[in-house]
Amino acid sequence: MTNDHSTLFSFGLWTVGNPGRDPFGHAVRPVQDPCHIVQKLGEIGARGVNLHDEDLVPFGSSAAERDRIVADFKKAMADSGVSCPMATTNLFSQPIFKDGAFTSNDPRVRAFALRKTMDAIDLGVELGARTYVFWGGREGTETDACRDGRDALAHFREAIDFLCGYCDDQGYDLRFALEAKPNEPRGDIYLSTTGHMLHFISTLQHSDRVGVNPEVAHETMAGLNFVHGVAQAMECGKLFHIDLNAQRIGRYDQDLRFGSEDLKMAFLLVRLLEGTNGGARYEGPRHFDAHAYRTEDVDGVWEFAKGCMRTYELLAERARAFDADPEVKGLLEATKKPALVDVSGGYSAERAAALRDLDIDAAAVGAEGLGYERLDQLLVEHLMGAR
Ligand code: DIG
Ligand code: MN
Ligand code: MN
Repeated sequence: MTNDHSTLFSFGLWTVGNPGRDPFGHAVRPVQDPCHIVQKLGEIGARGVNLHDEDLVPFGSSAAERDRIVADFKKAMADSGVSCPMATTNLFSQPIFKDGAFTSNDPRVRAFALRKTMDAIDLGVELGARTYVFWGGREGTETDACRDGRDALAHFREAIDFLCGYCDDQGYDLRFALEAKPNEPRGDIYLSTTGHMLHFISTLQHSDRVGVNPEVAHETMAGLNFVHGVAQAMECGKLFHIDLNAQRIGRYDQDLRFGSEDLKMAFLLVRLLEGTNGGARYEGPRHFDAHAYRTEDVDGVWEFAKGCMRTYELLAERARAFDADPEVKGLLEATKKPALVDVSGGYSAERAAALRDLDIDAAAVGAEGLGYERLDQLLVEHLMGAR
């Protein structure tokens, strides 16, 4: 790998450890031991491993079993130079969560979910996680006759506020990242896009400690421009984590190898994250929430993982070349003209008068060509290695 180690690539245990089970077929690969996964990640140049509680500690384990498992895993991390940047809770597999966890109508389920999450936060912090993700996989409905969406949001809010309070009480330096998805496994999932999450965060008690974890596949499933959503999260300082993969629109959540589908979107995303166009660089982990094709054996899984990282690095090289290209710079110069009247400081009567005094020939402006065809062709040529 050519990773210069300023970029931290991470994978979830559930990604490279995915045995290939799907709704229509049994597992096709053996279940890999978490400690072995960590060792392999270190070997291929990934410096981060993420996990749900149950990816490491089986549901129902005793405290002694839990401590033994965690001690072995921490040793494997130390031996391999692999950290744990992010942790999360599995609030979607156990039958108790079949109608949601935090948003369930049943107070027993909501209490059980809070308790499970406190324990999983303890585990994540013990492993060194600084970001805690909440993906509400079961927080949704098939029939909306079952609850008022306002009650669901209120219950989700009280859970996040309570858990932020738990972290304060424990002295944990942990930021929360909320991950949106429009549907699957529920017919519809609440807070279905990153945009919904960004508003929801503004309603929380500890909104300063809560950001988003956008996923390529999830926003694409909703038919949205993923790069726009990430730019909005970055612009308001809420891109706390990111789930990279690939997805074809109009399909179930495919979680494909990064860059293996919409390569132009992937290029523009890497350009944004790396800041090659002059904007602030995203400094968090590059997490691949993806898994290998079901056709693959375990060797194929590790080719998949190397492919995710290699494609990211190649796209970063292409983005640097694109934004260093004199012709590209020239075409983009025209897009950076200063405001005729600076209204960034808000309204004033003087600014209103100055706007009214401007002489703007609307017809002439409307007739000007913007050069975007040439600009996009240059993008394509850089992407194809032709420049
Ligand atoms: C699915 O996209 C979700 C779960 O895999 C996990 O909870 C989260 C962490 O990235 N992504
Ligand atoms: Mn997904
Ligand atoms: Mn994800």
